[in-house]
Amino acid sequence: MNEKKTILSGIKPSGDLTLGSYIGALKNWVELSDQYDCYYMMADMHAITVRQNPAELRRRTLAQLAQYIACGLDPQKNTIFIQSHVPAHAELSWVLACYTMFGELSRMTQFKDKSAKNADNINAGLFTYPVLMAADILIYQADLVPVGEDQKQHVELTRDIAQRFNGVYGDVFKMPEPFIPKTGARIMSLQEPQNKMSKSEQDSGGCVCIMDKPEDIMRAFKRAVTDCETCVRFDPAAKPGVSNLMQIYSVCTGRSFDAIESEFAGRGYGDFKLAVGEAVVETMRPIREEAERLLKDKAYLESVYADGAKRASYVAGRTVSKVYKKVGFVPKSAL
Ligand code: ATP
Ligand code: LTN
Repeated sequence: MNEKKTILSGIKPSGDLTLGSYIGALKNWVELSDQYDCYYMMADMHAITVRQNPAELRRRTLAQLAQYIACGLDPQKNTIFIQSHVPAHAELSWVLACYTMFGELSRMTQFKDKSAKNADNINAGLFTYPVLMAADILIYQADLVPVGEDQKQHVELTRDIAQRFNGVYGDVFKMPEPFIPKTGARIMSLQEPQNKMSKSEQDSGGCVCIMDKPEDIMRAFKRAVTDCETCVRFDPAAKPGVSNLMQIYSVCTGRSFDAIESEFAGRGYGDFKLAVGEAVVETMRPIREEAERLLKDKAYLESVYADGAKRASYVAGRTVSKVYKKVGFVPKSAL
């Protein structure tokens, strides 16, 4: 009997992974992977809610897998897979869509943001995106879902859907909880610190990627927007740029905000930005080097995602069978 609690999370390969994905998601995934039974996926089905170039999507999905492993996720201990390799997600998603209200989906802030940004392609997948996410989570009976702050609303909707379904059919789904890191739940753009650092908006200069070269990372930090004071102090409302840099520095060095304020007391922003850039370069360096090495070993990556899909499909298939039975579908013939 497996005593460990279950975790599921995913990132969509809609752009190269950023410092935001690392701090808001990957770093926590690694910390949780010893104590929990973890399922981590590349959410390629979610990625196509926004138009993708097929060759790029393929490249980024594999690159993302290499970066998961390079960040410290051990494929022996964690089930790492590609979402589209486990068709049960799409099957459960359809059933759950019939237990999700139009009004609920209309209130999702990510849907509102993405439809404003992609006004020429407000497709039904963008609207039902949270239902597929609910299926991702509920299909593994996950207890915990580690995500950044921006995804909390989707996990809450997942709970509402599960509760509604359980209310009709009995205890089919476990109630998942969001797990949001205390520091770095929302890393902001270096250029527009009022907006989230987002991997699908990489041209603005506000974004740093895990695979970026050290000189590019340093350039991005030297140009980071601050404010017209010269005081390193944590105050996200009045000083969003500086506070964001402090969060990043704190995660990369393990120092508290108080320690950072004393370290830079009486020194200018120039020094501070250099120090943050260097801390990020040193944190990313081993990850980038290991990911580059893994990307040359296509056979190994293939063996990881093949094994992951097999393990994930087994668990996912059991939940779908149970759900199909509950809603009244005729069981498949064994003939
Ligand atoms: P896109 O720009 O395509 O919407 P994204 O950069 O927002 O993508 P996701 O795939 O949506 O990235 O997010 C992957 C995980 O990383 C999620 O758990 C999300 O909450 C977290 N995350 C992404 N960006 C940040 C950020 N800037 N700060 C903290 N966490 C983040
Ligand atoms: N929607 C998430 C990515 C995602 C996810 C999931 C996260 C897809 N399925 C299941 C946690 C659990 C995002 O946009 N970051």
